[in-house]
Amino acid sequence: MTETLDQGKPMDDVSFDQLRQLVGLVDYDSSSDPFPVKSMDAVVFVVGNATQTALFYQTAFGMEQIAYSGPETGNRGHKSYVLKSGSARFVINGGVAPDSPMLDHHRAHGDGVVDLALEVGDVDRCVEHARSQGATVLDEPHDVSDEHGTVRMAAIAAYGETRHTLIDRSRYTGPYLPGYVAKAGVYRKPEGAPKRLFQAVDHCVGNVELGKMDYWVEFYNRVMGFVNMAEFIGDDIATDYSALMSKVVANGNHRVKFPLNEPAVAQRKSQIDEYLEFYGGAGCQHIALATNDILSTVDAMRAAGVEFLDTPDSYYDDPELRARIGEVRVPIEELKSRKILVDRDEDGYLLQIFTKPTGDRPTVFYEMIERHGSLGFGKGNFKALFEAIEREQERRGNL
Ligand code: TYF
Ligand code: FE
Repeated sequence: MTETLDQGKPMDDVSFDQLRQLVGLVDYDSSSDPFPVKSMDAVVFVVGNATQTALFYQTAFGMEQIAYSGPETGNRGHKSYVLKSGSARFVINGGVAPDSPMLDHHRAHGDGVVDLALEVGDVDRCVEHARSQGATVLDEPHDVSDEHGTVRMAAIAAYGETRHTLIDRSRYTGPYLPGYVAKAGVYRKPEGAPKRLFQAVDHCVGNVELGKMDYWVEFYNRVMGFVNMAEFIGDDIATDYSALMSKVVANGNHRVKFPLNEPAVAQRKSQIDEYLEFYGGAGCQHIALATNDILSTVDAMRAAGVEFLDTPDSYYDDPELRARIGEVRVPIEELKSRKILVDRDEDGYLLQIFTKPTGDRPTVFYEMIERHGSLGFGKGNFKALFEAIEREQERRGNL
């Protein structure tokens, strides 16, 4: 089967061709893939206050609320808000019942990502393959139905307390899953606001314990048939300035990309150590969101109160950087005034910027990324980026 026949259910109005540019898809033949993945189904969070967090993603990230589950719909344990932006879906959960396990999760980890849910064509086949490779099956394949049809789902364990729910929604037409009702948010965007601030999830990064990166890379290779991408941070770069090691795995067409970081043994406390300490173990570190207009995205997010990492003016004034990046679609001054980073490789260039942690703990943050051919992750920016992260780490007293 060729790639285009395997793209998953088209969501909203982001076409496969747009996704190709947005997240850097490559052609591949899925016929021998033991675990064919169509796309990210959802990034699922547990937070301390789902009601307010869902509002934050509407006001600050321009997302649209589409569905809800909670006490009013017969779910007495927790509240769950479903938000979307183009092909990206976030699910925000918070405990209601005093004995909700979500409250225990929040006590242990703070706001965090509990599930990187994946849309697949054949849940049973994927689970069988995963099991044969030693994966922990948390939820056996089962059907869930309502008046909108049937979904088939299962879940396997990933790093820390993170899971991958596998879901086949090809026989389902409801707003999200059985148990949810369609429900728009009460919030209304200001007149003239952009339709949305991003169109897709580009990648989701995991932080794992020292010495565990290769274990998890191999897990994704073996259990989920993911391939290794070229970009990595090895020993050499790690000890010089990054204080972390990193490798990237992706599904066949690169629609789903999971970089994995581990702390490097450096003189100073790694940013990954800070994460592991405050999250209470391995977990999702950042979600990169693909936009086709990072300038207006960043302007809208800043206006709504989102804080981004600072980039010194010297970054933009460096003649070496200027020579290396050449011409991009806007004058460098436009990037400089917004602190947007730029990197170029053999395939093209990308523009990217990183938020500060968005919750109370120094754990989860976001990246906004605009790709123009580059399939990388901004390798040329690692030094400037990690210096900016360490400045923040120092201000928190954790360096
Ligand atoms: O996802 C990436 O690889 C880039 C770079 O702690 C990066 O966004 C890597 C590690 C990190 C922050 C950013
Ligand atoms: Fe990233």
